[in-house]
Amino acid sequence: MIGNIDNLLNLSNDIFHKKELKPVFAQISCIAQYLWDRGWAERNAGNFSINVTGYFNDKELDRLSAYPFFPLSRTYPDLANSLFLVSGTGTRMREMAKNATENVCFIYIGDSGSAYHIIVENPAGELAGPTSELPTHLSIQQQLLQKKASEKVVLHAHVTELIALTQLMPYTSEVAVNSLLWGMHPETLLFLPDGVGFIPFTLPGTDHIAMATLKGFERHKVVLWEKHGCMAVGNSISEAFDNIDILAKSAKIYFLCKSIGIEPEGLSNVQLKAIHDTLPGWFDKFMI
Ligand code: 2HA
Ligand code: ZN
Repeated sequence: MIGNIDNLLNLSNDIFHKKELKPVFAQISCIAQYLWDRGWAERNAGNFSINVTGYFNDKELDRLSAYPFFPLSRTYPDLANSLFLVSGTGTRMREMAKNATENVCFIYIGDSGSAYHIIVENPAGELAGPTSELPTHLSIQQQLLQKKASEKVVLHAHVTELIALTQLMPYTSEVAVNSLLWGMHPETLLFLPDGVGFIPFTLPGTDHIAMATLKGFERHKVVLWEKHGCMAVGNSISEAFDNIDILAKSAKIYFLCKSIGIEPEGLSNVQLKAIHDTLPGWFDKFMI
């Protein structure tokens, strides 16, 4: 019955310990550890959302409206009746690595798409809410659904090398930053042929940054947030991490060359074209 704490406890248990979600939780822990080890998740930095609606049937989802609900600052009509596994507000990736279930919550978006129910592992305890970047996560998740994209995961991290790059004026544009990142390593172009989006500094946690980021994701799988970090999408949290890792590698090569006093040459346009000959239209669109 709605509101009965025993029922809520049983329901939480069913959700959090669903057999099919075990590998998802295992991968969250693994990636959280990588983020911490790389220094991309200081304090409570970084967050993620995973659309897990497909793991549950309608009857199971219906029961989730028994949980307390909270209004959203915007309406997400396409997310109505969807379930997301999201990092908890204020949680540490280093703790996530040790125990993911205690550092996440599920949020179930109600019928109207304008409110969400929070499902925590222990409904009798503290009600830990979702990440402060929820507006951006939900906006991107809705865009992925609208585009019928296969990606289900959105990951945010404070990737030191990429943040450093956005501190350099010459690279604070989409064209310039992509040209640099592609030039540092052939696989950057191979795996991210659409490059990255670039969002000038905007206050985190707001609808404003969500809207700006959404524009970036129209064409890209990763969007840089100037002087803050990046957002990436992937079919799994591991793939979202890979998309970030590839870019960080390129940025690292750039800074390594600079640190010994040389300006890296970068792959030439001819070399880039040879790598990317299979994707017509790309070269004219992006090269400067
Ligand atoms: O999760 O990284 O941008 C904390 C943040 C906010
Ligand atoms: Zn952040």
